[in-house]
Amino acid sequence: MSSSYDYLFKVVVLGEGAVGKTAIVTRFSHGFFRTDYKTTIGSQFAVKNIDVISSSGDNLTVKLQIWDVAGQSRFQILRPMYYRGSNGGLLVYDVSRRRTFMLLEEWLEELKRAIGKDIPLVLVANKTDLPDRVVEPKEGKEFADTHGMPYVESSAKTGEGIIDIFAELGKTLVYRREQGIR
Ligand code: G3D
Ligand code: MG
Repeated sequence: MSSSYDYLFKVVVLGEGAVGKTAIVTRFSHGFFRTDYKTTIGSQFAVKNIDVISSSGDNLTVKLQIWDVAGQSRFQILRPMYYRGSNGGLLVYDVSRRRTFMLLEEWLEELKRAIGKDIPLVLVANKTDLPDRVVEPKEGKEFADTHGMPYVESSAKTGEGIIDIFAELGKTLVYRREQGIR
């Protein structure tokens, strides 16, 4: 893979423990799904290049540095450090656990407190392959609309929506940069 790129963005992945953050990042960066993830310790990042068509029609290479931050409360004190310098993020919940949806607002606040401004986020409704879904698409879309974010449904297990999540975010980040927004 070529090491040159047009833009580099730091992306943070937020959400409660076990919503599938690590599974999404692994699926996206390596293209497979494993069921033996160790609970993310502290943080780790993956790097992946994607293609984005710029607003003027150019084909750009965008390098995403994706930080997979541990969701468990015992890591709370460390997280702000990883948020700094982020250009965008994913806000992830598990459609089979309502609690993970109810707590989204707290993740937004934690992020805002750490970096002092709003950055583009994509709302990710993960685990859509599960039969025992409890959070309906309508509820997710409503939350996303209220906060001005795109809404993407995904399954790290089947791969559904995974590329869309990053394509959506990459496009938003490029357009903002082209408009001079940092
Ligand atoms: P986290 O990084 O947000 O804490 P993980 O979450 O990526 O570690 O995932 C937590 C558990 O959910 C894992 O199960 C993982 O395999 C599973 N998982 C993640 N995404 C999906 C998905 O889209 N569908 C289904 N069915 N399961 C998913 P285990 O059992 O390995 O702990
Ligand atoms: Mg994890």
